[in-house]
Amino acid sequence: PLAIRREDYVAPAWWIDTVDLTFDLDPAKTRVLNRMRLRRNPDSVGGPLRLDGDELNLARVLVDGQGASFRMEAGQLVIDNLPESFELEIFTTCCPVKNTKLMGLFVSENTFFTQCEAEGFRRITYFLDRPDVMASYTVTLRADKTAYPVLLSNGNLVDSGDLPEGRHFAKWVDPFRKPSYLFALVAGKLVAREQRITTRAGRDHLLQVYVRAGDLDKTEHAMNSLINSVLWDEARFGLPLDLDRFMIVATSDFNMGAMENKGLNIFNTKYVLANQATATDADYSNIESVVGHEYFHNWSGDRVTCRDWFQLSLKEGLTVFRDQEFSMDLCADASARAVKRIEDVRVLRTAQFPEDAGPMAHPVRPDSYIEISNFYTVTIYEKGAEVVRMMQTLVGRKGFEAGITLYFKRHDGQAVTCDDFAQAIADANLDSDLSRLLPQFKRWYSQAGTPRLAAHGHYDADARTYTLRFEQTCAPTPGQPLKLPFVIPVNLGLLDASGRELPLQLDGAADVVRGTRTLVLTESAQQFTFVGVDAEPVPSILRGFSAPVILDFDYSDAQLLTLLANDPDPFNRWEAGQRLALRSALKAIDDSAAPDAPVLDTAYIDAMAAVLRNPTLDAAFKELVLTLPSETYIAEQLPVVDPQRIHAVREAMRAQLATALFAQWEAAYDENHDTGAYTPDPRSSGRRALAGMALTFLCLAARASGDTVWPGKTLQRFKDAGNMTDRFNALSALVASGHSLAAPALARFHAIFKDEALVIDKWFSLQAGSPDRGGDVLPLVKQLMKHPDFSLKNPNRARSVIFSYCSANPGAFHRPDAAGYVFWSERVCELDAINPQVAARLARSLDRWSKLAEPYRSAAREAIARVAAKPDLSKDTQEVVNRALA
Ligand code: HT7
Ligand code: ZN
Repeated sequence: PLAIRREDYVAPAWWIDTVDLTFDLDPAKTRVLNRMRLRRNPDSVGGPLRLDGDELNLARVLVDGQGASFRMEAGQLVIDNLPESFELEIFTTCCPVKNTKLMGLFVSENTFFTQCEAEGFRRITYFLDRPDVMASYTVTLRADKTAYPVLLSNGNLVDSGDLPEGRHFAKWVDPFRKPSYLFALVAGKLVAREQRITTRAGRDHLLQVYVRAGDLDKTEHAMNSLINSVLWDEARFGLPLDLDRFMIVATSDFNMGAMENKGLNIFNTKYVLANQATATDADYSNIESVVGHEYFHNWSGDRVTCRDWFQLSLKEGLTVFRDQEFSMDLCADASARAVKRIEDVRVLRTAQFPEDAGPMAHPVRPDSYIEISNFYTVTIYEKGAEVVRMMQTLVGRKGFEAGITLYFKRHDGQAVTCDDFAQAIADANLDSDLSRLLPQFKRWYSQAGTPRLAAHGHYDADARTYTLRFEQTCAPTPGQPLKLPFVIPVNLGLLDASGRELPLQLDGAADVVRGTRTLVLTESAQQFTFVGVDAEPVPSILRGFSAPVILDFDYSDAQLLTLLANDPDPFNRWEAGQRLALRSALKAIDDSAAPDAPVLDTAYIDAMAAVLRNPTLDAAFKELVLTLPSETYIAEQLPVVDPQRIHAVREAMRAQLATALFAQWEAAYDENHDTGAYTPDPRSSGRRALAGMALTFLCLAARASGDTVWPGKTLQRFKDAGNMTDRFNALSALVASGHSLAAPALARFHAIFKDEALVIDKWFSLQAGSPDRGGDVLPLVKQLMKHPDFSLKNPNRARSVIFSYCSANPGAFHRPDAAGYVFWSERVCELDAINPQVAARLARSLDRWSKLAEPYRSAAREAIARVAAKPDLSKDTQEVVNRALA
């Protein structure tokens, strides 16, 4: 398949002004009548009309009411010799019930849904399926009234009524022009939670959350999250809801999390449904951010959209930034905000950093792609959000808000580029570093790879100065051998030996800053000298993770312990603990001569005990500090990766923490396990998280000592729990320790929740992700795939078993006998025939194969080559495996 290149962008030869769609919905054969008004784009290079289409049956093409001659070329419908403006009528049919790709129009549990981003609309009708073609839509839905009583599309309902033969219709008009990827329809038996709100601007709106009848009791949190989102966007950025009616609809068959169709957001049930019996604190928190994310797209995506798909981060990076800020602003205190920041950075470093160092590395604004669905990545989303965050750091919060206001004023109703966004933020802040450095700053959009920032400190006692020297480098990535220096904002503080913050005065500058100062790096090597420093300080560098870089600083253990105990910046406090743990892990991995020696030293254990005992720290923060760096994160720090060695060392560290801190775990459990009436707020979720962690370590310690008390208590907790978080944490503790009580608890869990699909996903996922003991997980995974509840066609279920094993359980997946890789290659091929997007995501599990030690490396390569050799492989999966092998 051919690559699409950013530099080849040309404006469309035709504009579509209006689209009038009539659907006769039938699962086996849906008829689509598409009437459009088109006109030639005078600013284009010209040419015939080329409409995209995919898996459509074409019945009729009329130009101004007359049969027209057309040809088919590479799946496109091509019409020559057209007048300057005309009406085009196209009649097609498609088969939603056979649509297992879940792109275009599909059926899930007897309900019709659509998914059009990025290129799904062409599976509904022939169209200029590109985001810079924006049109006004009128949609009429016709269907059997008993089977499909609810008929929804974008915008406002303007007409509805009965039709002969038990059918009915609904007509919707969207008051806003939009690209085809934001089109949506839903038809089925659904019920809605409804809420009317009046916003600050004094406008009334109807908010609706549509679900299946039995799920209405799980919609309160999604509705509250939606209300909070509406209020927040108006308060923080002055962006009001622009529709009378805003709908969310949940489906259990969905390739991604959710979709921001104008006024009719479609969601994976996972990000809508929650009550305390079925959803964990993490589910509640994810629902809040995904509901927020999709709602915020109403401006950053829908009102102002992307000119082409290379600009995807224009809407995704900005909207992730906005949803992160939303969740942060909802936090009651600074500690909860820091916890949220640490969680976001953990995602970036464990998922995006490896992507940026692997075969799929691409800039935030990619230069080419074969299949755009493969570029809905952590780089576009999470790194894109970090780029926006750096802009905010450089212009300040108020300056950033002014920039956002200018961006929407300048570009409302347009399809624009990442350059347009950066320019608007800079233009609203003309005296800022961002404005001064804009062309260089934009390298964050054009250069892939994670910059490495090496820092060295030098203290001059005579001159009472402290000099920090920085050197930045960025390794080559596919197609980009050389990188130019980035603009890197480094938030910095200096602490004295007892952990107190020092005043910061740069040499030659008059101002003295107490607390954090932002240094702006622009050169490959650069240094900053601070004056009036009485003793060698401990630098707290990159506070709050102010740039997406890898920071190397040769901290002594004592310095890290000082930061861990005292840094006023909670991010760097946590980071110091991670650095200490990582250091021990890397040493032990390297030291194969003493495989059974204790990994963690007394100083670290004592520091962790102090964290657990510290009454001024929140439980959520303690839980993060006590969580060891993941196996994936550890692997990224090594040139050659032996996954089994990493797994063994990390398990040894966990066992050590379990026994050495036994008394502290008991105390942590006692102090935190009773959180009273359930609310999913950060404070009580943090306490449940720490109590859950304590149970896991207590069961792990019991495994070593043979104690039966804690496993027994854990089982009792599992049985008595008043909410899913406590119940699932107890079950996980039993499963993670490999205790014999795990099996009956799992059976009981399944029996209780057999009718709750999202809970059964957890049941599958917990087992497929459980720690491997002698290679027992792969046979279990194979057995789970034979379970009557398993289905490869349902993406959530496939992810809960196959992804939990292949992508989230490295210790079980990377087997010396290569059986994990064989399993992976079979599943990728099987899934590819059903749903290429899901298959291509699974194909990414072996992205980092070339770093593996033997025998894993050769076996992994062989497995990838086997997938690549499969005839009829989708272009989605081909792109991933071919890049892996390149
Ligand atoms: N903008 C949405 C992207 C999306 C998507 C893309 C490809 C295939 C299926 C999809 N479903 C949703 C999601 C978002 O970022 O809000
Ligand atoms: Zn998004």
